[in-house]
Amino acid sequence: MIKLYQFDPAFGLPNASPFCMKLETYLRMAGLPFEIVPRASLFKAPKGKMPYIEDDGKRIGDTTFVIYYLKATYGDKLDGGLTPEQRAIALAFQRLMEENLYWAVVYTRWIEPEGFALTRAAFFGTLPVPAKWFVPWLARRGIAKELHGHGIGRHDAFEIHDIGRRDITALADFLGDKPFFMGDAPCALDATAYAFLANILWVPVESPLKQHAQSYPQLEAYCRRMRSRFFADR
Ligand SMILES: N[C@@H](CCC(=O)N[C@@H](CS)C(=O)NCC(=O)O)C(=O)O
Repeated sequence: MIKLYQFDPAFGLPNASPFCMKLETYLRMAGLPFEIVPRASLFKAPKGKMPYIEDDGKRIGDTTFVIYYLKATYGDKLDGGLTPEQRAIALAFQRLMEENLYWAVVYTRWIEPEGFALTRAAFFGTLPVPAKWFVPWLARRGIAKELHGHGIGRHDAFEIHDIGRRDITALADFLGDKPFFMGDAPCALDATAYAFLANILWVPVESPLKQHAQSYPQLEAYCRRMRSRFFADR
């Protein structure tokens, strides 16, 4: 059975990491049997990031490569029917969320004081003293460096919110009144979209990104549709 290593749930979501939630969603959508390994260690992750899987003696990191592996090994029921044009669009939206919107979300959770207070409590609240006094601040410093390296961290708050809001607008406009991102049937892009949108709409961080996403009722309806179809047990 596939073993899924990821962070423990937080913020009332299956996972407060959009990448962990993406992979768990994908596994559920693809109907692949898996078990979640509780209290997984980041230090054992093959790429130093969560999530990763173990299957048939192999450890694979990075959701994109994990999904390539799963498709190659167990078949591709979700994306098999997409046209080349739809595949291109799906890839572009995946990258929009994972390589751009993600960093705007990270900024609101880790750098903005209200977001960081919630992140600190949710992710580090159970750490023993004295670790809980300094580990969150060390992690925050590392994330500030990553944001700077990515480039988004060089902008001011208004600009970062604006970048994130425009991504959310593109998602909402493209989804429109379709039930799923590529039409009537869910595809792998929906695993990413649900994970990212739920991690904006359904978290306690009251960011301008959340407010903006809330202004598009189709995004809330979409997340509810995905939850009832694939997470009815949670
Ligand atoms: N490209 C990776 C991104 C994974 C990622 O950024 N994971 C974050 C959590 S959302 C992480 O593990 N961060 C810990 C760290 O960077 O130390 C994927 O698709 O899996």
